[in-house]
Order: sequence, then C-alpha cells, then structure tokens
Amino acid sequence: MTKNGLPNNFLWGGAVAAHQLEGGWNKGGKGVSVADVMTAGRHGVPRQITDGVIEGFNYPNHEAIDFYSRYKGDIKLFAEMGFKCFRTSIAWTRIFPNGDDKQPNEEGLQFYDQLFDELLKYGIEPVVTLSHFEMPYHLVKKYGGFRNRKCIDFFVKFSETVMNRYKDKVKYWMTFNEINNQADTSMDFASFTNSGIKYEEGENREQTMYQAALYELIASAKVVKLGKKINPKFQIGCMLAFVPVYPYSCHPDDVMFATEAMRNRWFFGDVHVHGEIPNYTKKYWERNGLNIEYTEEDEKILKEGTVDYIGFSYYMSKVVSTRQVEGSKPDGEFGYTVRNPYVKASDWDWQIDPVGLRYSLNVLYERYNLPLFIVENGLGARDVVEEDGSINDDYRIQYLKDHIVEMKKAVELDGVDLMGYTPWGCIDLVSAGTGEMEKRYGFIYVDKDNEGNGTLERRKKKSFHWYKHVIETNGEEL
Ligand code: P53
Repeated sequence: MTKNGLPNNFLWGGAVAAHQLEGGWNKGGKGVSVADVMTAGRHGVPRQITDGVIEGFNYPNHEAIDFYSRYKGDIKLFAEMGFKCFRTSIAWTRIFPNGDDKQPNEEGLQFYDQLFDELLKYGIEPVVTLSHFEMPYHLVKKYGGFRNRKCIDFFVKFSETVMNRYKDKVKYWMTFNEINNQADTSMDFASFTNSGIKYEEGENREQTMYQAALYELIASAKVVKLGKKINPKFQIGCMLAFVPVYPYSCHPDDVMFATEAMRNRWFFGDVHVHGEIPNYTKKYWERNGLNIEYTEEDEKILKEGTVDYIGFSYYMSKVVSTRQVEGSKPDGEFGYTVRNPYVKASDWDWQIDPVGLRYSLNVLYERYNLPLFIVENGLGARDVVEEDGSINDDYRIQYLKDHIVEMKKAVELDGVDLMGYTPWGCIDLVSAGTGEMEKRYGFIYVDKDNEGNGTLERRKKKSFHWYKHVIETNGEEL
C-alpha cells in the first residue's frame, strides 16, 4: 500500500456557472438566454419556463448575486482561500446575444478578458465550460434549439471565437455541462437547459433527445479538433453528471437492470472518449424504432475530436430495483428508484454517499483511462446567520471532508489519475434545479433570499477557513 498524497500541482478550487451568479442579464449588450426565462421554483415545485421574459414573474438569474459587477471582490476572497483554479462558464449570450449574430459583441469579450486577468493576477487558473445551461433563447425560438443541426455551427463559431480570444489566458476547457442530464426525458428542465428544447405534445421524446445529444456530441468533437489547432496546449474535456446507479439487491435481474440504467451516463461519455456510438445504443435505437440521423462525415468528426479528460459532477448515488420494494419511488429516468437504507439524504432528497465518489472515480478510470477532474461536488443546505454574524456550516464541512477522504483513497490506493477538485457553488448562487437562493453551497455567504431580498453582502462561513486550510496542506489536514 503506497501513500503518497495528492500531486503537488493538484487543482484545488471552486466551481460556478455564469448564469447562476453573474446577473447583469441585460447589461453590456447581453442577449436573453434560456436561464433568463426560467422562474423560481423550490423543492418539489419545478421552475416554470415562460415564453420570453414576462413582467411580473420572478426570474432569479436576472440579478443572481451580481458577480458581473462584484467579481473583483469575490475573486479576492477565492485567492484568500488559496484557490489554484476557478471553474466558470462563458455566457454564450454575452458574446453572441442571439446566437446567430455575424459579429461577436466586443463588450462581452472584454468582460471575460478582465475576469480572466483578475484570476491570473492571483495565479488562479481559469477552467471554462463553454455551454452551461445558457443557450441563447433566440436559438430556441428561431431554430428549435439543438433539434436543429444548424446549432452545431452556431456553437462552433461561439467556441472558436472565445478560444481564439482567450488562447493565452485559458488552458482548461469543457464543452457541454452535464450533457447526460437530458437522458431523463421526463424532465422538461433537462431538455431545455441542455439543448434549448421544449417537447411538444405527443412527440417521441427519446427520438428528439438522442438526435439533439448527437448533434451536441458532434459539435463538441468539432470544438476539440479546432481548439487543438488554436493552441495545442489546450486541455479540452467533457462534463458528465455522474450519478452511479446501484442494484438494489444481488438478484441478477437487479444487477442487469442497474447496468442498463448506467447507459444513460455511459452513452455520452463513450461517444466523447471513444469517438463512436456504442453498440448498446445502436441496438436500443433499433429496438425502439428511433431513427437518428448522422452522416459518415459526422462519424469521422466524432473519431477525430475525442476529449483529453473527463470532467464530472458528483453529488449522490441512486439505487434501482426491478421490483417494487419498500421505499421505492417514481423516477423519471429509471422507472422507479429505491431509497438507499445505508446512506443519508440532503434536505432536497439527494442521497449523500461519499464512498460512491471513490466508486465513481474507479469505474470512470477503468473504463476510460483518462485523467479525471471532479468539477462539482457539494451540499446544498439552508444556512443560518447567527446573531454575531457567524455561519457555522459544520454539515457542509462534514460532507466535503467525507468526500475528500474517499477522493484521496481513489488516488492513493487505487492509482486514479485525478487533476483537481472544484466544489460546486464556492460562493452562494442561484440553484439550477430549483432557482432558489436558499439552497446554498458556498464557503462565502451571500445575503439574498428566495424572493430576491437582501443586500448581496458577502460573508465568510466557517467552511471558508476550513477549506483554506485543506488547500494549504494539499488535503493532508481535513
Ligand atoms: P442545484 C441535477 C443533478 C445533478 C446535478 O444543482 C445537477 C442537476 C440539475 O439540477 O446540476 C448541476 O443547483 C449543475 C449546476 C447545479 C448543480 O449541479 O439544482 O451543473 O449548474 O447548480 C447543483 O442544487
């Protein structure tokens, strides 16, 4: 058993997405994105998608936490924690407000120049997601989102523009955030945020989803190829929502069922990494009469544009059973899932499973043999500001500590090649799933509630000091 700690160049940091923290939704020439037409929901109440921005609705992303004008102060706090990297996305609509514009918006490009310069000033490496749930809404209205092959070109043009512009500032890129979320076709949220698609009454959702996903995978491959030409030093990854699916029992049917369920993750990763459509997917399409269009040229592109690393989010695991057992509940993705009796759950019902992170790192590494990057992990929780102004988020520290322990085992005991760890929402921001402010992940508290009231003042939580020490000791002292 060797124990040699994490590599010295391990990328400790934090992760966010432009639409969840920037605000300034109509500033600096920015266009309307899919996130700008989504209202606030809460646990059990889905966010509504309105037909454009309509007065009288609460759109939490419009202001978010106003990182757009406060980023300098926030980055200073990240630097104080010792961040080696910072993961954010480039809001597509700041660069191409409509998505199909001929020329990029210079003011938007300048904003990210300044943002990246500010990070680099502190030696913080930017890690950039190109598409994180913020497609231009105009592309939804005019082209039907990624139903339409034309969106490949729009995305490639956007990516080429920003990769060229920031070629000396950004080395780490990811193409589509959690591209596999849309595999759950029961969730209108997923198809809209991933692909700008609103399902129509009676349409075959799987047909639409697979077609859009394949267009995105082709777009991603084109961007990988292009990126390497722009700067051969670029590291370009994919981004998967990794939720390992366990069989409920040792009944062989449960084991096989879990294997099939996992294909909702593997399909996307397999195409990104192996550059071809897996046989199990082709068989599935055939069996279900799905007719997915692609050309020989597309197949060639997929092969040539495989990713350099696997970025993934990890929050929870799931359990499936072929039989209705006690504690089963309906699940859009898998028919029904079972509450895991061995793990706890968050207030939003996400099952907390640190060992599942080590398991995920192992299965991903065994399958792909590529460097891995945990680009999201964390606990959404309600925080309380004490009378003296302190925020004692011990539950968050515990969650992160337990996960880091397992992450280290994967590196030290299993030999997984891990690039870094960026906990989600390092500063409180708008929840993607629910639109709430009060589902908080941050080391930094932001004074704002679900209704949008608050001063937006920033405050260090207990976890801020804890995480600073973790980074200082390269994960040796938790
Ligand atoms: P929120 C579902 C399952 C796992 C991760 O999520 C997910 C989702 C979508 O809600 O999203 C990722 O804010 C996503 C982030 C998001 C974060 O997880 O719903 O990449 O944008 O904020 C946490 O608690």
